[in-house]
Amino acid sequence: MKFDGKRFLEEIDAILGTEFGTTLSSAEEKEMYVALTKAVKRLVLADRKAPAEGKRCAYFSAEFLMGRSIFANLLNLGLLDDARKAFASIGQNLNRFEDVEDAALGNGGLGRLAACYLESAATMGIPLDGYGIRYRYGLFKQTFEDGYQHEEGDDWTKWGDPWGMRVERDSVIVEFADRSVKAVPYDAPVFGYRNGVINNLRLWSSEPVQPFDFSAFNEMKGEHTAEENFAATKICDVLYPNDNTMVGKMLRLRQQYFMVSASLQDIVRGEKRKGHDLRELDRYFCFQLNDTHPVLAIPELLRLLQKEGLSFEEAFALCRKCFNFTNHTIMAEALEKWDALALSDLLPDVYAQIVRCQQQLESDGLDPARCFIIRDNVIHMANLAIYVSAKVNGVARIHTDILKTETFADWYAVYPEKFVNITNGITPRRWLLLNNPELAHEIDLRIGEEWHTDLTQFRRLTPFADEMLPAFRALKRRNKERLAAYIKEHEGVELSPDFIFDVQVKRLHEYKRQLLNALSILYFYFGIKDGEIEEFPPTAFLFGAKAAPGYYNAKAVIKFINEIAKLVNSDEEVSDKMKVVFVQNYNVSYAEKIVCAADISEQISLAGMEASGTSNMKFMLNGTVTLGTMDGANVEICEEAGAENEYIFGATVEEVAAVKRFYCPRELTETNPRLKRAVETLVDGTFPDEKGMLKRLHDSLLSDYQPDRYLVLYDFAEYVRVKEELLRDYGTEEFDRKCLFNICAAGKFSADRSVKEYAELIWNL
Ligand code: 26Q
Repeated sequence: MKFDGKRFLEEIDAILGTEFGTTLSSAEEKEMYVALTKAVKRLVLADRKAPAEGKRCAYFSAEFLMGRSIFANLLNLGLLDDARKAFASIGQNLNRFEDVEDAALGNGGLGRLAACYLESAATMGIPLDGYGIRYRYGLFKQTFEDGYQHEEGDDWTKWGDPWGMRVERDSVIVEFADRSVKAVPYDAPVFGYRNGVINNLRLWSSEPVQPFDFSAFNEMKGEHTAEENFAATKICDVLYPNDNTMVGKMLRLRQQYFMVSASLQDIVRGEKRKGHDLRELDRYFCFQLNDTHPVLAIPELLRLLQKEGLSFEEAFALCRKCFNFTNHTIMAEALEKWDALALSDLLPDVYAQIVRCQQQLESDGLDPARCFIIRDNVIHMANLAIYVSAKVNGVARIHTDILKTETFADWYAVYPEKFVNITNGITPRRWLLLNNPELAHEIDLRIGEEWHTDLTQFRRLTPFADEMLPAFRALKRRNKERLAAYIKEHEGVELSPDFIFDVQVKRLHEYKRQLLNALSILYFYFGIKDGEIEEFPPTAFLFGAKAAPGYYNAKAVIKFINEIAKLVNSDEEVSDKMKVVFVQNYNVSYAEKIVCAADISEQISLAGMEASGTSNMKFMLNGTVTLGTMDGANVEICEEAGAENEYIFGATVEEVAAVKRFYCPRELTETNPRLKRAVETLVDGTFPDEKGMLKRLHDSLLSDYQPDRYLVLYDFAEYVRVKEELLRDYGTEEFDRKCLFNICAAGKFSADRSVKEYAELIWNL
């Protein structure tokens, strides 16, 4: 595309004039943002071609954690540098758009994965479109008050949603037993990297079927209408802020049905308009179910197809070809189950289809004691998904193995051919080109730009590793300076870029064991204070994490770490050795700044619990070594980079199973006085605990009933030993070489590879 900077600015100026009555020189930030986005859309969407005929995959997901689109879209359109220059020519800086809100329509890994896959599919020319919910409020904004997490609503469209386009004509009606609501789609373009491909993300918004009736309202008959309107809009009000835990809220069930019913009605109508025979739907469409959240799509499609005249048998056979299911968690508390009575009350026709599936399963001759969809009046959504789907996949090799041998072993025995592994990936455009342009440039200089769309090229970097060390060190240093400045501004804590940046950023969950990290910090701190540790490499311990608002222990860990930070950061005796910062409101945009500035990537979940992890890949791609357990994708990271280039510790999956049988954590604290002292700070008055939160954390580790379920104390000694080794290695040439070898070995973890595997193994595109 030929870009004319002057014309581009004129276009923006014209939009500013017609939309806001202002000009380039006097527009406010948000006016400028809207105008810039619209100008870009005019430039690139004007001659948008209808998508090619042929099969498409619809990615059904309750979450799309897109983050900020402006820079990523400009990058993919090849306009980022041009736009920067154009703005510079009028004395402005494109960075002013760093205040644009993230679209945080997701909680964590699962939602971010969906976003990476959309971008990678567009870049690989794979016809994949996203379908989800346009939440009015995304994941809450987090602040700390007195060390406690506070949540605020996330008004992500505060500056408008200029990438989104309301498509009124594609509205559909979604029916619940008690009311009908209108579903209106908003489409956002998903741009492939410099290839002209534009896929689509369609997010549904709920509205009242009838617009507000003022005359009825005035005649005092309006109460019913007002209530209906309220109930309709409420469905899409807010994203449930839970990650890896299930809350059985009826509103959540409404959201799920709303999203899949709207999407499927839209798709079925589209097929009919094209004159396609619905009996051949599998020639034109397949559906990827992102965990169980959209699994109601199965009974809904059964229902819709029968309404169109197909028999149950015909519809069922089609569903078996069209649906595929990705599992993201083995944690029992995250596997979705719904009360059969509640579901049949809300969605009687959908429930009837689920019952038909259960009957089908029984007539197939499956053992109902092992394989069931409904049992004891509970509907098991994962089982429904497995039974009907053509393919079921886990998200890292170890995770898929656990699905086969444990979580879904009974299903694997019946349908071994359904189960496949597709190891997760991340998009190297956002997670290297965009967030770490200096590193990307150094790589370009050595192996060219082919890697931008083929990350396996990174193997060709290996011969340059040594020669690249000085440049790498220098740019990492600058990234650390930038992060330190940002943290100073936003958290009020001063960090020296000379310190080692030891980073753990991810959702707060007991299985992810932020508590293990926290206890190790106290352990080092006391060691330094007592003189037991004489030398300690200056280290900044950085955390970022949101806790689900109802997750008590997770919130307690935040409070604990904030108290540790207060203690450590105010102690002059250790100020040249350690600092602790828990950044507020960790999100995609914060991650972009952190990932390129980290020296240590903490991936310390209890083995067997983290399905894959994807931040581990982001750090690796940016040249950071992993301090981690043999869990999730860490296993494959070690395999690719060589275990000698990571720092691995802790019980393996096999050991975990064995240890748990006769585990007595108290023995571990009794034989390790300094560890005991660190644990006791939870109850000995070291920290204020007016709510008894820390006390409960203490009990979770040492009470009589199921103490230390995540083996924090069991893995502690080895964790500390390996961490000390890492801190000692830091600064050596050998250590820097490990960082570079991680980059060279990161090729496998491109989402481009992942989506190509989906396309070949699952979608048959
Ligand atoms: C379910 C029911 C009701 C309310 C909430 C939920 C719910 C919401 C989100 C359950 C689970 C999630 C999110 C799960 C998740 O993010 N899993 C992560 O997926 C990543 C991508 O595959 C993996 O890398 C992570 O290991 C996994 O934890």
